[in-house]
Amino acid sequence: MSKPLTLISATPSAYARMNRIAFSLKGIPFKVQNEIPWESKTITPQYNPLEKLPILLFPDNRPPVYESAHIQNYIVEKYASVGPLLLPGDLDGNLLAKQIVALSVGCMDALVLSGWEMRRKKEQQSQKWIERQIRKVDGSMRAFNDYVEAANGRPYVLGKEISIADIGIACAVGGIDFVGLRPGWQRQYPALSEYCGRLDRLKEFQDTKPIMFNITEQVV
Ligand SMILES: N[C@@H](CCC(=O)N[C@@H](CS)C(=O)NCC(=O)O)C(=O)O
Repeated sequence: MSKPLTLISATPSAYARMNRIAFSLKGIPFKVQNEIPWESKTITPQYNPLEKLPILLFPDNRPPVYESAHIQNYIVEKYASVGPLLLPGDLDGNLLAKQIVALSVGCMDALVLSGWEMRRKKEQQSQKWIERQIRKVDGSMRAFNDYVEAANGRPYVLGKEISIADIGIACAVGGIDFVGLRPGWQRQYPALSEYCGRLDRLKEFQDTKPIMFNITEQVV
């Protein structure tokens, strides 16, 4: 049997979670190598000049693939004939699915940036910067809820089958929930809450719930 792919991941990473769920739904075997990308001994910079994970490594030493949205594209295109499509299947539908992935990743970025700023000493923090990032998170949540409401009773935002759009939304909202940024969001967005709750009960989502790691080095 050929050696499996390796995904450099981190236990709390909403970005890597998207890729782990896509691989699992497609039934593609892969190994997870957990890293703490913020620590000096991480191998992450060896494979991505941006020093970020997730990163997909190949057993034959082909150049790695990085950036979570790009890895999602790699998975759906490379394994188009394996398991569920994870895309609507028509050009416009596919582009919309990728747009929703981009929105999900942007929401995760804003969440991470606000989180790091809040970790600084109070006197070093920029409240305006925090507010700016949180505004993006709130805007994304409103947009996610709009997509769910527009689905009008369909089980997934872009149709009857799960797609990378659903994976993106559930991972972004899961990340917000994980850090506790918006307690009570479920009451504000009941449609989004019901939808995420339903996705979170699927095995692939249960198996990848975020787990915090312990950063021992000073980051900012
Ligand atoms: N745009 C990137 C963002 C990934 C990202 O920020 N990953 C975090 C871990 S969850 C990371 O590796 N951060 C290290 C750093 O920013 O130096 C993606 O979508 O893959």
